[in-house]
Amino acid sequence: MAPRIDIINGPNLNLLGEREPEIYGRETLGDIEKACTALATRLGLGLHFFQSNHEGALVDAIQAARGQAAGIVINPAAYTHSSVAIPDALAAFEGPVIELHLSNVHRREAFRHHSHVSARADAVIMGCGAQGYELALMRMARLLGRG
Ligand code: CA2
Repeated sequence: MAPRIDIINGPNLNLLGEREPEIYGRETLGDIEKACTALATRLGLGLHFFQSNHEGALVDAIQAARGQAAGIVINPAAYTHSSVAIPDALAAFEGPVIELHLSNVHRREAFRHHSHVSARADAVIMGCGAQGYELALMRMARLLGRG
C-alpha cells in the first residue's frame, strides 16, 4: 500500500487566495490540495489533507496520524509561534516531519522568527509560496525511499 502523508494546516489558511496575495500568493487551499493530490499520485504516496482553525483539532489530527501516516507535513500557521501542544504531539509521532511556511517568516515581524515546531522538524521549507507544499512532498518521498 502507498505510504500515507498527512498535510496539516493551521488557522486562517482556509482564507488563502482571498487576502494578502502579496504575502501568501493567489492560490487557494483547494488549489494547493489539488496540486498535492496529483503529485502524491505521481510519487506513489497516499495523501490526507486537513485544515483547522483550532489548536486542539490540530493536536487530534497529529495524534490520529500515529501508526497510520508515514510522514507529516505541517503548516501550523500562527500556532508555529505560540503552541507547545503541537510540538508535544509531533514528538509522539514516529515518522518524518516537515514544517512548512508559505512566506519567509524571517523577513517579517520579529514575533514570527521563533518556531516551537522547528526543533522537531526534519526539514523546514519557507518562502516558496504554494510550491513549498510540492517541494515538501518531494522531500518526503525521498526521506521514505520513494523519490
Ligand atoms: O507563511 C506561512 O505559511 C505562515 O505559517 C502563515 C501564517 C502566519 O501566522 C505564519 O507566521 C506564517 C498565517 C496564515 C494566515 O493566512 C491568511 C491567508 C489569507 C488571508 C489572511 C490570512
